[in-house]
Amino acid sequence: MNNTAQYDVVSIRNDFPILGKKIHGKPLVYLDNAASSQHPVQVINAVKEFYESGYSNIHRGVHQLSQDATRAYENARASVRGFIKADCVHEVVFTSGTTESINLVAQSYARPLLKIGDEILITHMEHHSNIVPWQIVCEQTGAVLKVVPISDAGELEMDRFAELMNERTKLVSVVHVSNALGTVNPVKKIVNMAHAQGIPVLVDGAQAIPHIPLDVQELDCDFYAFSGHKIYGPTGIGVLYGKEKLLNAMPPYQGGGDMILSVSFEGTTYNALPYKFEAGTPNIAGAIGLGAAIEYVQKIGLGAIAAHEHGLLEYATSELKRIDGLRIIGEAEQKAGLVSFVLDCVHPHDIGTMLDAEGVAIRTGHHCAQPVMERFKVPATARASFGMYNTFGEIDVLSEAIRKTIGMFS
Ligand code: 7TS
Repeated sequence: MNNTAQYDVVSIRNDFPILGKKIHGKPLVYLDNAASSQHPVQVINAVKEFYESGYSNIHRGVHQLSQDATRAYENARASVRGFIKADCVHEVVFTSGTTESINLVAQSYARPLLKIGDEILITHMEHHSNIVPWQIVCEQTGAVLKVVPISDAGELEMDRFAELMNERTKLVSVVHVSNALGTVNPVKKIVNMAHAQGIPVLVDGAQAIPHIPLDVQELDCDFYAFSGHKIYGPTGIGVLYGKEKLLNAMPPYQGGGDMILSVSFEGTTYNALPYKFEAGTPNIAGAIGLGAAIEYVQKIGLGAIAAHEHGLLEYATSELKRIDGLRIIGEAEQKAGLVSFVLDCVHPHDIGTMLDAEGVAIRTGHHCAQPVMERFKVPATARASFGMYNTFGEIDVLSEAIRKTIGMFS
């Protein structure tokens, strides 16, 4: 057993009501944070209070409730700005999540620019959300999708990355932390390499946002995408950060209310940033919940959370490696809070079912990263992913449940 000094995991756990739940009569051990994390009362209450006493549509009514709701929504945007250290609030576009953020860039930034033979550069460890939008835009434009390979350890082959960037490359889109391997990619280095050739970079931060302190200005990425539900916030809300200059030059992604200044049949003028990209009534409660989640994370401190999770990762890695017949998929030097593994004698789905019977929630499958499965020649993996509230004791429960599973199947 190990412990991170001065990190009060017990009091953090007390803020998350669901962690007191029993599953099949056993205490819930929630290790599926990479799919979606749980919510502290601070987030639940912020959403509840909004619906109970502050609810209205935004940006339109002169009445008090509408003005209050607008203020709360815009305060959430300001919280996001501070959290990711964007230069200004209008560089923070609310979307429904990482997936929509990437599709927005594919359709609004890349599509008008791409010509036959141009290239989009991604990597072999992307989530399907950072593959398929590029395949679609390549089909629409005649551009070509290029893929940076990964090593057996699950790291990007950086020499190949450099070789694959050329004058045809119009955008690099790369995951910050792999959801299937846990690899933390050297995104700063990638941004520098790409910018040296004048190529903009989108970073898929879905898995990085709850684990790694972010400064988009320091990173100098052109776009950064993430989802609220992976950082203790609600589903259906996410963020696209974009540099003002790029966002300003992009056409709207969708048309509708709120994204216009005036509409007539002769022509329509679009609204300023970020509203140009927020057509229709947005997920107001979701944004407010995300704002509360960010405040909560900031109160604990992302640095402290990262250190705690790193301790969990190291402990889990060493404990799981002691289990005969268990193979970890993804052994990069730089990893963030998750372990993907396979067992010699048990299919990942059976591992998931057996662990569930012990109250342990993990994800099994291809994790929407089928090219990663194909690269490592496995049909699927079992994945334990950690959040700020997980404990070293829970890793012991996980290890014990895996041993029991092996015992049943052998
Ligand atoms: N990119 C990465 C790296 C992800 O891990 C995910 C979701 C997404 C994009 C898409 O995020 P969404 O919020 O728009 O759906 N990853 C996972 C996962 O690993 N298990 O369930 C969802």
